Amino acid sequence: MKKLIFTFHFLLFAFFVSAQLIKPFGPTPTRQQMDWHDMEFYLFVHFGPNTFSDLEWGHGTEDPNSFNPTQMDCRQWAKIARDAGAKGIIITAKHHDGFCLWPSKFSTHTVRESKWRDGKGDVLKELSDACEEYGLKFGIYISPWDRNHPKYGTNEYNTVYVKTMREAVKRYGPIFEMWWDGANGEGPNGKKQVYNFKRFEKVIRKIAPKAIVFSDIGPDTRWVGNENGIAGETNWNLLDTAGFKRGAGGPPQDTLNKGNENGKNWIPAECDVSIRPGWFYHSKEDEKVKTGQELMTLYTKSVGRGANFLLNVPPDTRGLIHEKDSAALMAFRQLREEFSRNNLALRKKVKVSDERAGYLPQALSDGVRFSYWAPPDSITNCWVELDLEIPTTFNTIILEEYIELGQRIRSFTVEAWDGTQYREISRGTTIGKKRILQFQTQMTAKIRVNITSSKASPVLSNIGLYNAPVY
Ligand code: FUL
Repeated sequence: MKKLIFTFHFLLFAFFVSAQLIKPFGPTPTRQQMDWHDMEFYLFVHFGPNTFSDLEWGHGTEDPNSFNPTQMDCRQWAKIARDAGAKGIIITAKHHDGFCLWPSKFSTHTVRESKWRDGKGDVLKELSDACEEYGLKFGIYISPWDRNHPKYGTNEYNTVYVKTMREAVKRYGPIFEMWWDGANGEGPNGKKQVYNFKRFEKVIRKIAPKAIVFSDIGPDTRWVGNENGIAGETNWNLLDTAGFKRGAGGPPQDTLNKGNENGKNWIPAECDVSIRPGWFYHSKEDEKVKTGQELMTLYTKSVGRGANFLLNVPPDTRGLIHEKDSAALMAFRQLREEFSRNNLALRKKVKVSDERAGYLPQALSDGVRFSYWAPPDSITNCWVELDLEIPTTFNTIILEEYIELGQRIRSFTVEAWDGTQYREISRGTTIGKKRILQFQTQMTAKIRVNITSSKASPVLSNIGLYNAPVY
């Protein structure tokens, strides 16, 4: 037994000595960003006076009594979110109309001023509790643009904003994400605000050091450049922000969609989109709820392109998620499960063009995100072959880069063995956290992935093959 233990330790030692450690390349994600990348899919909730006035942008003059959900139940939202497989909920704690969904000390336009629950209701409290109960992370959207606050348009408003943010985070946190909208319109006195984002950033880092901060240009996650939920087919997690502002002074939308190949900062894209045409609930849109299949397509164009998917599901005037929306979410969940049920590449034999001591090719088919393979440092062009043993039918490949060490791969091709030679069946550009590629159904016993261009030696953690339902 002793001998066996000694041999084991010796082998372990030999492994570490011979392993050529892989150094990170370029900007890399922080621990918080990695946790956020792993969330992949979470819900957005737009709720407030607009829900009742049928508007998208309230004027800030709405009677607080108009906010009056009849069957308010955040546990229903959280249960649906959890059942849909979402990992968190971000709520519009304050939208552009300035109405606070919690009784803020720094506003006179809040739930406290409404008749709802005799002014004792508190949506943020109810939702943060429900999120905890259902194992979801909780996030908030606090619009800097405020069409109600009397101080908006003056320097003092920046202090009001900071205090509002601090109050909400302290009372209802921890939060996983703070969502800063770029909109900057006029306030009640006709003036626009010059936002002090530098200050906002300092404060949020202090009061919520673990939270991811979203805005057009980060610092932690960026807008994807559209509100359709679609990331670029080429999608770098990197972005240059120098000289750009949030809102109108942001980088071109195409840059936000694709990122910058050689960008200086790790600022991955978040794809926000609504399950309905509008962000807020409008009964006239009940027949326009996206179907499970449409959501599945968006998933492949967001998460499947290395971004995160933030899906807005606006509660109705009852304060409930509408039956149509929850049905679509459950259909989406089911399609996602069917899609990824059977990884045909799991534990299959892997051959690679270039071996690197300490990094076994088998890591590519073990289904574990934290084990990875890479060729030696000098190699940026290489291949990986999966031996499926018997002719196997599939139409989807999922590739994962080990982005903790930086995003490296620029392009790749996928080939299927036709009995005599390899034939290209698909190709792509960046991979990042996850790349889902779908193609015509293939039947083959061997496939090969060629990394055709990479900024540094590629580091891959998984290759999965699936025969996803076609609809
Ligand atoms: C936009 C806002 O103006 C919309 O009302 C919505 O909140 C969307 C998510 O962001 O910039």
